[in-house]
Order: sequence, then C-alpha cells, then structure tokens
Amino acid sequence: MKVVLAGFPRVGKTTVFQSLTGLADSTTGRGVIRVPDPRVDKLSEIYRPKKTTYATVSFVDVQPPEGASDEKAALLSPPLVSELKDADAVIAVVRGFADPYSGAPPQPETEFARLDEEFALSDLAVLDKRLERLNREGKKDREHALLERLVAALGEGQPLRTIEVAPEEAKLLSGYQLISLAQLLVVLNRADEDAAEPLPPKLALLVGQRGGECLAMAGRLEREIAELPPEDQAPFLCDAGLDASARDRFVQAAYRLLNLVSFLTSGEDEVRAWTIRRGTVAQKAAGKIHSDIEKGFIRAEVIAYDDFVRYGGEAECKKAGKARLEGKEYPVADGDIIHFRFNV
Ligand SMILES: Nc1nc2c(ncn2[C@@H]2O[C@H](COP(=O)(O)OP(=O)(O)OP(=O)(O)O)[C@@H](O)[C@H]2O)c(=O)[nH]1
Ligand SMILES: [Mg+2]
Repeated sequence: MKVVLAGFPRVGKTTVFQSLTGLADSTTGRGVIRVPDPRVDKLSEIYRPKKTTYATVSFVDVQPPEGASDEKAALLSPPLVSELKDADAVIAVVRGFADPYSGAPPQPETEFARLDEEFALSDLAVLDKRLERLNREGKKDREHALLERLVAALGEGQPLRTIEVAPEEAKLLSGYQLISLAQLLVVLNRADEDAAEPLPPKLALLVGQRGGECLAMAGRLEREIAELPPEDQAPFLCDAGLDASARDRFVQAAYRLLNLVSFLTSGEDEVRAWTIRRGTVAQKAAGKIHSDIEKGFIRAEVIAYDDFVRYGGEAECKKAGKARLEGKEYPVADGDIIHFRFNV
C-alpha cells in the first residue's frame, strides 16, 4: 500500500511522517513500514521459515515547493500530484495544535473544509480542460458523458470518491490526476497534552460525509515515542493515555478505510501476509502471489487462522475436518491460511 501526505504548510506533515515511519532524519521523504500482524509472528514461530514477510505500507512526504506564492500553491505542488497517481490513499494532515508562529488556535473543521475545496477545484480544472478538448473535437462519447456527470457532482459539492463509477469508467479516469477520487484519511495532528482526547465529533462527521476516515494523533509526542526501542514504548504510550502506537492505529484505520484484509501463506520457506480487498475471490487472490497460480488455479486449501491455533496445527485441523477445499469463487476471509493447488 502506498500513501501520500498532504496538507497546508507547517501543519506537521513531516512530524506525522516521522512518527508513523520511525524515520527521524529521512532526506527522501520516503519510508516503508511493516504492517504489524501477530498471526504472522505466530506462524513464523511455528514454521521457523527461512523468510518471514509482512505486508507493508509506503509513505511519501513530499518536500514543500520552494517559494510557493501562497499556501494553496504549496498544497498541491506538481510533485505531490504526481505521487498521488499511483497512491492508494491521500493522508490529509490538519492542524490540531496552536500555530507555533502566530499562536492562532486550531480550526480543524474549517481547515479540512478548505482542503476539501482545494482538492475539488483542482479536479474541476482538470475535468473542464479535458471536456473542452472533447467538445472541440466534437466527441460525445462515453467519456464525455462521464466527465459531465463528474463535473456536475463536484459542482454540487460531492467529492469524486463518493460517486459511483463503473469499472470501465474508472479505467477512463486512471490517466487523470484527480485528487478527490483518491481514498481519504484525515489525520488530526494534536498538541502533546491532547494525545488521548477523543476525535471531535464534528470533524469525524464532516470527513465521513466526504467518504473519508479520520484519525487523531499527537504527532510530536508520538514521534518521540516511536524513536524509543520497541520494548520501551508501551509505558510511554500508557502514560499518554494511549493503548496503541500511532502506527498501529494508523494501519488499522487505513485497512478499514480501504476495506483490506490479509490472507496468509505458510511453509518452511516462507511465512507471508498478503493484502487484498475484502471479498476478493480465491482465484484472484492467487494472482497476488503469481499470475501462473491464478491461471492454473485448481483449488484453495483453506484453514482459518483461529482454527489453526485452536487445534494446534495443520495436521490437527485436517483430522478435525477444519481444512476446507474451496473453489475459485470462494471469497477469501481475513486470516485464511491458504495453500493453492494449481497446474502449470
Ligand atoms: N505542538 C505541536 N507542534 C507540532 C506538532 N507537529 C508539528 N509541530 C510543529 O509545527 C511545525 C511544523 O511541523 P512540520 O512537521 O515541519 O510541518 P510540515 O507540515 O511538514 O511543514 P512544511 O513541510 O514546511 O509545510 C514545527 O515547528 C513543529 O514542531 C504537534 O503534534 N504538536
Ligand atoms: Mg514538511
């Protein structure tokens, strides 16, 4: 999964990036984290494989453009927009602490509304330009109809992620740089002392109406905690009133937002987690591992992780009738341990 941080200047994008990745001095603004998964830990303990592979999230924190004329120009710089092209989600950071320069109190709802508007305006400009061109060429095709529909939706204040588009239509849009089409995760970056405050309901509601998900963290405090050795972090989190690190909470929110689950493969060579959209059928899931397994798919041998633990292993699950043979249309569930049978 790839996510890109965006937001107005000095709201703490880099601080949030550092607290989530644990990289305090990244010069590239790129960082990859493993998705923590106790099931992978456990399987790895049992199988003692040569290799253990976790799912990953890559973060991109784009450097603000030098000499941007105003904060709007700084918000959607060309490098940022181009990073968004292949991103799974945009992480919009909003300020939840008093401005360190002016002392101005935070106004997260207003700030989010402004961000949302800038994203929509950027999309409108892209769509208008393309429509103008289709009009000039006299093309009244499916794309034209789609773009008109999207322009109308934006005009009514609906971000594009909330509009239903058919899969063929989505393909037509993939070449454009439409910001409000990207999945949205809003991070409210708060002062240290507010680390454990619940999300402001107004902000959560507003973000929900825009088809996004919202998460609060105290970026600066959590960055300090993230720099500690893992075994020392728990007491500091506890002191701050938190039961999980910003990273863990972020990953959970992102999986929920993007509707992702993981299935597992296990053996002496490798124990590995694979991320898929909820509801992905077995044959498609096989394609995550290798296109040959998808093409030559015969069956999926499935053991639910909980059964694996309850019965104490693969052989025991088979004896208890807890190993299932599933066909290509089987919707893979979170935590399924799968062996694919296939022809080459
Ligand atoms: N109190 C408090 N201050 C913060 C927090 N996060 C960032 N700051 C301060 O806000 C300022 C900007 O933080 P950055 O992380 O550099 O913000 P940014 O959005 O990356 O800034 P640009 O990339 O320059 O747009 C710094 O002075 C930080 O110390 C926070 O969670 N709490
Ligand atoms: Mg920065």
